[in-house]
Amino acid sequence: MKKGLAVFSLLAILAMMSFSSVAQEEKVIKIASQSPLSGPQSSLGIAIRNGVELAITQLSGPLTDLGYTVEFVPFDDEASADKGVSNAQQIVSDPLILGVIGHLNSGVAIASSEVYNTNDLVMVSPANTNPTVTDRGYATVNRICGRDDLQGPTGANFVAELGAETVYILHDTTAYGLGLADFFRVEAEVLELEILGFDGTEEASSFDSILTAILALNPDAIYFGGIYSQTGIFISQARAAGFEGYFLGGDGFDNPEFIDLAGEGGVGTFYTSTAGPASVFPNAAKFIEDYTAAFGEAPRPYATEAYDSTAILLEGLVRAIEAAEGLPTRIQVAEAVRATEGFEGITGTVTFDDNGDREYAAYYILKVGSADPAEWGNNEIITAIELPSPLIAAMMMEEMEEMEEATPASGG
Ligand code: ABU
Repeated sequence: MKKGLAVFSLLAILAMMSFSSVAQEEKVIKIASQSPLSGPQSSLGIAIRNGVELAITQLSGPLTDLGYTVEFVPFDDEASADKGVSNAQQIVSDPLILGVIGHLNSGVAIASSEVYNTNDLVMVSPANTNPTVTDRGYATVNRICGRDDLQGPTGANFVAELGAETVYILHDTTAYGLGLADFFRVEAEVLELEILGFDGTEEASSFDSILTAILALNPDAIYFGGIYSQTGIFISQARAAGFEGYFLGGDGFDNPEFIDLAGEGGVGTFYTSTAGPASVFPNAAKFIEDYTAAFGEAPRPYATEAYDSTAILLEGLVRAIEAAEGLPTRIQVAEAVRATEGFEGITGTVTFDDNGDREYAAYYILKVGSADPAEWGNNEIITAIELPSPLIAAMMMEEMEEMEEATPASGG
């Protein structure tokens, strides 16, 4: 072989090798998660990360068959909007990342999803209940949990059913806690409960002065829009200070660490949740077994929802790849995810409405039954209801009105 030809062949082989490595790189799809993996809220954040990881491990087969490898990149948002946004900027700068599962905290999700949305990156939230998450109408933002404008009123109606006549409302000043407490307050006013106070506090360890003021008013119930890491300590101190009334909050209570912090003072308290205990779902047995085997503990709240959120993203990716006949753009993935209809997950059937809300989400009222954190999954479910998202409720209302108009009035 002539020297020039040999050099040319070598270059051609090198070029082919480098093309094949680029082609191989293009066959990697990354999925990111964002949740607090450190700090006082990490136990729920880690459950979300674990749910994503398990789903990717178990459900990536159809993407593998299409020739794609799915890689998981978990991020720690530290329950901080600033950290979530800086992670989001890092996430969108990686072109291989085609979807995000997150967050735990609505305030973090609202801020971070501005970055995702500007960059067409789809987010599926397992846990963010503040209405603003989806009310912005972004094509990229979806959630499979319920909303606080339904969760708060659910709590208020239950407090009224308990027979309470006076209530003191606290919140943690976050988008979640303040929003939830406010939705509770509005419904409580409709129900003619007497609101003795409405305060925000970031206090995390010593509630003496707040309790002195509240106990002087002797409320029948205290409602706290906040997260277990704060509310568990609060109720422990409230009971020690002599509070004997009802104590209730939202899904932020929903974690065995609540009772770890509250001790006996937390037994008999109530919370609403949009995440049922995994055991409530008829097809969850294998998930619970696999999750426990993989991570050495039973799934905590929102692990199941993180699993389903990831499954929805993976299915959307498959549909987007098939439609694009190759690697889809981020917006094509977002469109495929939004088109999710009749997805059968562990948490039930998921269809997204035009805003990215689950058309029908479940709301639970639960009672803490034991001071043993291992028993958290056995807390009594007092009520479980399914409610339509506001968009679906509005459509139903419109249809009813049209039917009424079309029906000729009788008795003419
Ligand atoms: N809803 C779960 C925890 C709190 C949040 O949405 O911010």
